[in-house]
Amino acid sequence: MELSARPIYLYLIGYLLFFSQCVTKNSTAGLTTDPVVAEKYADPLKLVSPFPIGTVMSLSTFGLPQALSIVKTEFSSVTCENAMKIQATQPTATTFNFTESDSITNYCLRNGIRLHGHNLIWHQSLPAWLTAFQGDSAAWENVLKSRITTMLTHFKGRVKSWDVVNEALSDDGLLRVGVTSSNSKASLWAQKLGKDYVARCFQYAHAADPDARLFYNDYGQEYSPAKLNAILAMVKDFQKRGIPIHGLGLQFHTNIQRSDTDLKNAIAQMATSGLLIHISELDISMNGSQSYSAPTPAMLDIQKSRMNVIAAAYKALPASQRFGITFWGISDANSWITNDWPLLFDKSYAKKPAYYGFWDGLKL
Ligand code: 9MR
Repeated sequence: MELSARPIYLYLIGYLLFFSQCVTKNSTAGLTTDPVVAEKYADPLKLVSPFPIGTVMSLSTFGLPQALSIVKTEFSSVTCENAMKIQATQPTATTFNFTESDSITNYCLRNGIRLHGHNLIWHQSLPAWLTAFQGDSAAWENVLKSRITTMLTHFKGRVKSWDVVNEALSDDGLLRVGVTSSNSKASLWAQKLGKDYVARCFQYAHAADPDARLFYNDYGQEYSPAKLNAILAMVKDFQKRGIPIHGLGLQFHTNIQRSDTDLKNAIAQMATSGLLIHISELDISMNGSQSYSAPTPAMLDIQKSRMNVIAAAYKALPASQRFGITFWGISDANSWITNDWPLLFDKSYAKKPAYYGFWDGLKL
C-alpha cells in the first residue's frame, strides 16, 4: 500500500504512540519535552515555595551562562560556596580581601537575591598564616574577634544572616578539639581558645551587627543522634546564658541510602529548638559502597522521592522557623562531589526527576 493511501488516523495513532514513548523515556532521564509536564512545572522553585530556596555561587559561576540563568530563574537565596571563608577573605592576620565576596554579594542584591553569609569560623580551609600563627591566647582571641568584627562590619546591611561557627562538634556530640577515634579532623580554634570559643564567636558577631541573624551550622543531624542532641543542648545553654543565637543550619550532605525517617526526624527534632531552621547545604549523592558510572532510573527515582520528603517535611515546620532550603551546587556539573549526581539539574543543566520531586514537595 502506498503511504498516501493510508487513512490519516493511522498516522495520528503512530505519532501519538511515538510521542508517548519519548515522554516516558525523557522524563526518566529528567529531560522533559512533554508540554503537559512543562506546563505543570512552569513556575520556578522560588515562586512555588513559601520560603527562600537557595544555591551556592562562586566567581566561576559568572562564566557559566547556563548556571547563572538557573540562579536567576530558580533561586531566591545564595550562599558563597567558598568566597567568604577565611582562606578567601584574609590573606594575612590583619588584611582582608573582599573582591570575590563583594562581587557575588552585589550581584545577588542587584538581582533581588538574599545572600547568606558562610562562614566566619571553621576548623577547615585555614590559610597558611593561621596554621603557623604563634601567639598567646590573647593574640588568638584577637584574631578571632577581629575576623568576626571585620566581616560583620563590612557586610552590614547587605548580608543579614551568618553561619557564625561551622562544624564545631564531632559525630560523638563532643566539641571537636583534637583527632580522636570518632573525629578525624582537629580544630585549631578549640585548641587555642578553649571550650567556650563558640559562645564568644556569637557574642562578637552580635556586637558587630545586632541585626544579623546568627546560625550554628553543622552536618550529620540525620545520622548522629549524639550530635543532634549536643546541638540542642548547646542552644539551651546559650539561651540560659544570654548568648545570642537565632538559627541552626542542617547541611544535609546526604545519600539516597539515608531513610526518609532519618531525614524527617532530623528536621523535626532541630525545630524543637524554636530557632530558625536552614537546610543549608543540601545534596543527595548516589554512589556509596558501590560506584556507578551513570545513575540508573531507579537511583534517580529514589533521589526524587528523598527530595520530595525533605521539601514536604520542611514545609510542615512553622512558617516563622523556615529560613529556607539551600542546595550545595547548581547542577551536577558544579558539585563539590565529583563522579556523582547529587543535585536537581544534570550535567547539561536539564531538570532531573529530583527537581520534580522537590517541586511537588514544595507544592503539597
Ligand atoms: O564545596 C566547598 C568546596 O568547594 C571547598 O573546597 C571545601 C573546602 O573549603 O568546602 C566545601 O564546602 C563545604 C562547606 O563550606 C561546609 N560544609 C561542607 C561543605 C562540603 O565540604
